[in-house]
Amino acid sequence: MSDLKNDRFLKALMRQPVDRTPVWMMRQAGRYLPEYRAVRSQAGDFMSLCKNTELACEVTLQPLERYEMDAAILFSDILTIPDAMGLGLYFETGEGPKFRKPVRTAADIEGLQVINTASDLAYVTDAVSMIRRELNGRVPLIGFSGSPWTLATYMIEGQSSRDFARAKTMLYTQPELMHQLLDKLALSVIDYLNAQIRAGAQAVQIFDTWGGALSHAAYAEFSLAYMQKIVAGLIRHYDGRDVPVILFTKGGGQWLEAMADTGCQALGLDWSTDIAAAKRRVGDRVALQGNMDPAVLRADAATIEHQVDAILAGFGGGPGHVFNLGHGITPDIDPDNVKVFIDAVHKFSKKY
Ligand code: 1CP
Repeated sequence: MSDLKNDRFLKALMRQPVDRTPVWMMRQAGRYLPEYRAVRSQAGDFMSLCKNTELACEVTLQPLERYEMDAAILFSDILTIPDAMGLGLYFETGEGPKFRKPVRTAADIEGLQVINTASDLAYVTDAVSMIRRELNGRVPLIGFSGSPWTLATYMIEGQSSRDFARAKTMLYTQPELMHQLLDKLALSVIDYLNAQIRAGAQAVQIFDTWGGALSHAAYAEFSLAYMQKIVAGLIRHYDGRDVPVILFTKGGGQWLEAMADTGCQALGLDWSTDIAAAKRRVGDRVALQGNMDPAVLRADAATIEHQVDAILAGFGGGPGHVFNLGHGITPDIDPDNVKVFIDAVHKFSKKY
């Protein structure tokens, strides 16, 4: 078992007491950092960066060099799984992800193979092992995956979408076909996250970025059910420690009780949910992670500090809070404002 010098993050996820609230940021390694942009242009394009073990490790560590964060997150992407399934992922400059071969028909879905991480995605587990070595116990490493529903939206649409027209058409007109796709994705995610855990990931987060676009009933049937299946299939104890699972459904504020019922350890909250209300609803069962609006980082230092303090006060005393943004940091943010944010969490959280 490796010595962890800072285990505040893992303790808070397990709802154990800590000296101050741990903090990390979704998308903490990314385009707002000039040193990230430099390494990315060295790599050529985004997927080459993900597939280059040394460079992926380097950008994972970049935010930790600048800020006192309590966790690192693997630098990779959720779309590595559909890429490994043969859909041909590419990124056009200035645009989001695209697939050369989206899945649209029953034959497309029948032809998909559940991934085998060891043979198809070794570059991801290689990066996890190298990052763990380089971190040398400084902070824990988070592994991650997309939720089956979120991955399915990209695979069916072939790119980002506003309304998920094709994915929802399949969901309502060929629900059994959608279930077949989600089943293959859930099995793939289980294999992928367990491989990350064996390679050294000390906690895992499932990003259900588009679960909030579903109706109440469709969320339970087409997103939550598969995340529950994943939670049930994950390694929960490894290398002498519990491996906490964080579920993050963006726009999922109304489903917190059901999400907590999956057996995960923590729920990621976006900024539309009041963290005090969330704590009253589920705070004795799961830890809560979040939830400052990333847009606050465009404001002045006093405003950032005020917003941080309001969220800390909302959560109040007691264990089980990991500070984060309510979604990923955007590329336009001034890195100095991130320092104000991280320092404010440190400064104010001691009083709770
Ligand atoms: O350099 C670049 O231009 C690429 C931008 C970028 C980055 C920095 C992409 C493309 N992915 C990433 C890294 C990434 N993606 C991480 C790294 C770890 C971190 O520092 O947090 C993580 C966890 C992700 C996860 C991810 N990718 C999600 C889920 C999280 C979320 O933000 O909701 C999603 C939806 C994606 C797809 C994706 N990949 C990249 C982009 C721009 C997108 C979003 C496209 C869209 O908005 O539909």
